[in-house]
Amino acid sequence: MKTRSLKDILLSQKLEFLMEAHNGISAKIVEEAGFQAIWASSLSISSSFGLRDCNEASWSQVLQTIEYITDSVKIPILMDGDNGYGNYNNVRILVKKLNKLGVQGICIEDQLFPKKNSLLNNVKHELEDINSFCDKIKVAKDHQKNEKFCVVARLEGFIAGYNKNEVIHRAHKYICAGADAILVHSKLNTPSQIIDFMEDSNFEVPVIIVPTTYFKNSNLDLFINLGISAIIWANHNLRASIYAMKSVCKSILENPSDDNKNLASINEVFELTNSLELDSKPTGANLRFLN
Ligand code: SPV
Ligand code: MG
Repeated sequence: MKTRSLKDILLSQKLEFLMEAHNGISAKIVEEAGFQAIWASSLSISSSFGLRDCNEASWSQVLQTIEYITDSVKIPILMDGDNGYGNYNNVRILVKKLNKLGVQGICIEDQLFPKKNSLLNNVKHELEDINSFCDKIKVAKDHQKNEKFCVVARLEGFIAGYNKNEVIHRAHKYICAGADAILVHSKLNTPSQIIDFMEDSNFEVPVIIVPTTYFKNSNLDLFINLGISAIIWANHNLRASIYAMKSVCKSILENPSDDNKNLASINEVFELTNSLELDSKPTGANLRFLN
């Protein structure tokens, strides 16, 4: 399968999609469905550990999951790197590791450590000082090994209750610090903050959005006209699987003999994990014959 780099995807003239994955099998499903890039979501990964998306999973636990994802797919991965798990020194280590794993991009957000999931209501979201956040962007760019590695700077200003002037001001600062793209987040149930943000400014880099809460009150044409480059479907596989698991648990307890459970076949599981390869012998293409 021919894949495009994350950078090419973000820079394309089309509105692009990144789809959430939280482990190897969900990543494989995303790739097989035809998505061109993966969002390795902090909400989905930490939830699958049974943890809150509030920096409770350690960065190395998250990275181990990312490693399974990279082993499972060829399409590029944008890692949701939260706030970089500390200061710019932590970001430096993380970016070096991501480069070793072949991950093509990291998204870091300007929430203070420990962050709280952006969609959580009734909690205080606090922003990091602009210069400290810019240091994280700079260190990530300084230490990338692949020239196409993307550093996405995520703006949490609307989430933390700031007005668009502050969010736009920060966006320009982060772009100047070297961000390859920006992600502007909003948790309203309409796209009004995104419209305000895009209408008043002309950004030199691609803009990404996560329309979890406002997609139902907007549409793709609106985003195209606003000049949005990519949409992240941030949690849909996790939510789909929770729904399916709840339903099968309930159904087995209530009516074990009902066959109609919407399950994948066992063979589908084997196919997704490449188990059918087990008995295929090595080719010996590099055999060496000694005299
Ligand atoms: C995630 O998927 O982990 C995100 C998006 O960061 S959100 O949950 O909306 O914060
Ligand atoms: Mg996240």
